[in-house]
Amino acid sequence: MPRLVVVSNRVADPRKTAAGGLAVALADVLNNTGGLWFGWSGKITEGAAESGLRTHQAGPVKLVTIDLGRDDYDSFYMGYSNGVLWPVFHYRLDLADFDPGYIAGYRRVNQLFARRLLPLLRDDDIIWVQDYHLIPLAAELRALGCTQRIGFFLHIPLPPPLMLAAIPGHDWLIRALFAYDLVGFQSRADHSHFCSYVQAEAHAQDVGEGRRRAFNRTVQAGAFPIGIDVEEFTALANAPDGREMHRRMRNEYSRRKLLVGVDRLDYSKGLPNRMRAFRDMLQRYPDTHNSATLIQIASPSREDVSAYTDILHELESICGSINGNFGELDWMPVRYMHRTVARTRLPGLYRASRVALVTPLRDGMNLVAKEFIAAQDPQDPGVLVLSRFAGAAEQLTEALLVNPYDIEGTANAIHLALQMPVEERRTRYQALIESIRQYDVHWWCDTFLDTLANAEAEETGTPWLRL
Ligand code: ADQ
Repeated sequence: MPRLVVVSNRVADPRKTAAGGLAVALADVLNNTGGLWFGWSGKITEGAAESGLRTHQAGPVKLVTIDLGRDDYDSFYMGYSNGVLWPVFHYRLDLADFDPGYIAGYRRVNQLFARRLLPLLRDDDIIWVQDYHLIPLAAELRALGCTQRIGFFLHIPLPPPLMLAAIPGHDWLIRALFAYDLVGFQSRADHSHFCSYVQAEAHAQDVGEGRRRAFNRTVQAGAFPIGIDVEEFTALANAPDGREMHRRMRNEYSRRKLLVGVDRLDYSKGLPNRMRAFRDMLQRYPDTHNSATLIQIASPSREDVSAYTDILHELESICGSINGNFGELDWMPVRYMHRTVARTRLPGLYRASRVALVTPLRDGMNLVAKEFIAAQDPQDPGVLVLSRFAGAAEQLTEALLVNPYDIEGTANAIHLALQMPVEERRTRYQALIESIRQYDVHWWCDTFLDTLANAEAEETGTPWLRL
């Protein structure tokens, strides 16, 4: 079995529970192949000197990291990755900062990754690059002579061609994808945006079986929706922390129905709209007063970007006004917490909740939606209110699908979810849990890696033209 080399912006120790389902799934494969995981250490060095590699053995998996210089962090990470690609790929052109200096830093760090990774590679390695920070990595590796199989998975959405075309250098970015053997997207919608872009902008030829030819190279592309590790999550629900959390929440809220939202505090997650919909429901459905409480947990994220501090203030202000206008001495409609909850306690919180609000304005997939379902009691399951703009909506059609821009419609759906009879909750839950089990994170990993291993190899001798 060839060794798997995973490359991502950040590296997680797969043996720690805090690492999450993706790390656990990758660890499974990496453990079997005695693999290598390469990425940024999260440390910033002030000097310009290139730092050494840090190597850490985590069981059979070797974790190798490098530090970034301050300039690289500013232009690669904060600038191009999170100031251009993140907002535009989430359809937020208005929030993008197209500073022309950023792209050089993005390119420099991808070159640095390629240069430091290349000497660690073996001839029969399979390389799997993760996410938007590293789009040009395969092209940089190929320019240094790397001929191994390389796959890429985009965890965030790909916008429609005209929106993508707003990025200066968009053609460079998409051309870089052709240095991979396989490119995976979260949803059919993202995949179709890729196909229409390469056809319109690069006159790519459809050569069958999901393969497109352009720039003298052929790339296979498809949708590989990511899932969760259902077994791992169920085990967490039954572990002491999960049980204790469930018991405490049920005791605390025994007289009320709980609604829950768990997100990174990010403008793509639609938190202010969610709060407006909840407020609208309280306004129009007085039966919910005193009987429903929304717990919203928003973990701090990229706090040095101004769009994130804006959303923090907006959210605090809406939550304050809801509690001020509707709260009673013994009832606060919203409990908002700006923090991360330990992963071991999340299943207990989900299980104690009647309704989950997962209402992003745009999201690649959204794993919280799947975790909520996995944590439910099959006899008395909660209801998932899910944005149609989350990648997960393509699969989870038995959720109550909403348009988060439609405040009134979302409020009605939340009310419906709170009132839903147990028979209907069970029927919907059965369909959802089956889909989540079938397309779990192991399915995602195995299907992507099998497809990559079987992707038709590029004709040898075709040199990669430098970007
Ligand atoms: P995110 O936007 O970070 O990542 P999301 O799917 O929303 O991903 O959640 C990822 C994990 O973080 C989940 O396991 C969740 O439980 C945890 N989490 C989120 N908020 C938390 C909080 N406040 N406290 C504790 N844990 C929290 C990107 C894409 C997504 C895609 C994932 C995976 O944006 O669309 O689903 O990658 O591909």
